[in-house]
Amino acid sequence: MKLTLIASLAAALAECHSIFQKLSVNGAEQGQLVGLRAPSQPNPVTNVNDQQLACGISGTRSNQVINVKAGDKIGAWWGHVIGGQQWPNDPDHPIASSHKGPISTYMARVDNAATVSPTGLKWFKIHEDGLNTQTGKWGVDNMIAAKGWSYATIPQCLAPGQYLFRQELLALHSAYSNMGAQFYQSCAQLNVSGGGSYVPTETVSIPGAYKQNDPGILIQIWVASVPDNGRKAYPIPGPRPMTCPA
Ligand SMILES: [Cu+2]
Repeated sequence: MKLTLIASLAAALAECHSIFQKLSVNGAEQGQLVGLRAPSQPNPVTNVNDQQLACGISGTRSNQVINVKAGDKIGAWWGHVIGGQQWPNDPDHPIASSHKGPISTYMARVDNAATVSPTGLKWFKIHEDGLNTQTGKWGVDNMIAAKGWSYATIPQCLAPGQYLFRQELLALHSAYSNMGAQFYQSCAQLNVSGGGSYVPTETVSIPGAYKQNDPGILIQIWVASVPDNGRKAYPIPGPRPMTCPA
């Protein structure tokens, strides 16, 4: 009975989804799809070995690179479909509230952010927002509360240069079955000035950083019909965020 309920719930939610489609720099919005590589439709990647795990399912690619400074607060804006709501009072905008899970932000140093292939880059994490075991709130809940915005700060010590900035939303509502976890991501094209001289040496490949059965990817977060992992600590996939050298 319970399994049937969960299965039909999952089926009903299958077409929700979301797209990271706009950037802000210290609160200044950059315009729809400006400086971004983003999917054109809101479907997720579910295979952790898919090359499209890097910057999302191929869609649009801006020819602009956005100038930012180390220490700037970068906002990623999520919407149900390109443009935001699919229809007035769309309950699945910015994403269906069922889509609980962490939000992780990565960067990779590149020569030319506008033209580089997203394949084979060396990524480091700069921010993550998982499960608050006190409140039961996930990174996705915080993004919805902020009307689609999720933030990360460019590390103050980071060497100047061009980078791809990747934000990943991992929806876990169906993650109890193999390949049921849903990865949503886009990449922003940044030119970072200021900062220090730090070049992170601990990096991961994307795909490559995750395994399909990682404890944060193959996981039953519904405990007693509540999607809060039973308020137990949730292991966010991938490395921990970088820290600037002391
Ligand atoms: Cu969905």
